[in-house]
Amino acid sequence: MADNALSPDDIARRLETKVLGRRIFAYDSLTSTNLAAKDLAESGSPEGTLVLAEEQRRGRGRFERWWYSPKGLGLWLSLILRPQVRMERAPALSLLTGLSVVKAIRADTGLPVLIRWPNDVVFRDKKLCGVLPEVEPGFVILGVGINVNHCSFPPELLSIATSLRIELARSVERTELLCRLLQELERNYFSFLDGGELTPLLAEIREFSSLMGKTVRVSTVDQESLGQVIDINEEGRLVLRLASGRIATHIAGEVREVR
Ligand code: BT5
Repeated sequence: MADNALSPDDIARRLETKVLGRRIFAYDSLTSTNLAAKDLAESGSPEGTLVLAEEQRRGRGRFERWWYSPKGLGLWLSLILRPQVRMERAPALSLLTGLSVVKAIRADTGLPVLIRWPNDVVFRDKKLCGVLPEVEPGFVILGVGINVNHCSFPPELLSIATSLRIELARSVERTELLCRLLQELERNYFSFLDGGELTPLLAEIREFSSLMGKTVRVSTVDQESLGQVIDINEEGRLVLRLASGRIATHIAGEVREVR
């Protein structure tokens, strides 16, 4: 069952951030919070503006994929960011956001969730959350989708997706989780901006990464590598040792564990 609808007033009262979520646009139904946030950013909305929807009719994943976003059951949100760092550092945003989601979920529920490079949060290899940063000239839209109170999923997602409710056998209050997430994210985002690097966050990113030491296949549009994950580096790259002994790094791509 859904908890109460997300209320901007309630969120504003409980939120302790300085920038993220200080301006909130909450909708019952949107095509995609990322698209709505992009329109707002283009008309000048400031850094930290938060867009929420109870439901997305066409939530977006990477590469124009679809994100299942049923009404009242998840946190479907986008933030407008205006980072003063070079564009190629933007993939690091996925990782620091994944870390923030992991810490918020662990603090709120105790569930030992993990980051799955580059943009997922998982529990026992099933996806609980996906992150979609979209870089535009002058701003970044940071989209986050968290499966909170779903009791089930469509057949095509059953084997790969899960929700907090399914794993905890109880529902979770979304506003509390959202406020914790924004607080974690604000701390991690500004610590990243200070030095323009992930360095201060790397120890935790590595600690909470589901792929360390695993053998994986990483595919990108133009290459594929098979190797053992030996690190995630300061730029957020996944570092693999290939069978040949050669070291390969990836800034983006699809990862499949090879068992
Ligand atoms: C992602 O893409 O994981 C990024 C998802 C970002 C969603 C948020 S919601 C708020 C904001 N507004 C938006 O429009 N989007 C963002 P990707 O790594 O490409 O994963 C997409 C794949 O995950 C799909 O092809 C499905 O296989 C699977 N999937 C779809 N919906 C899911 C769900 N609710 N939970 C788990 N897996 C899902």
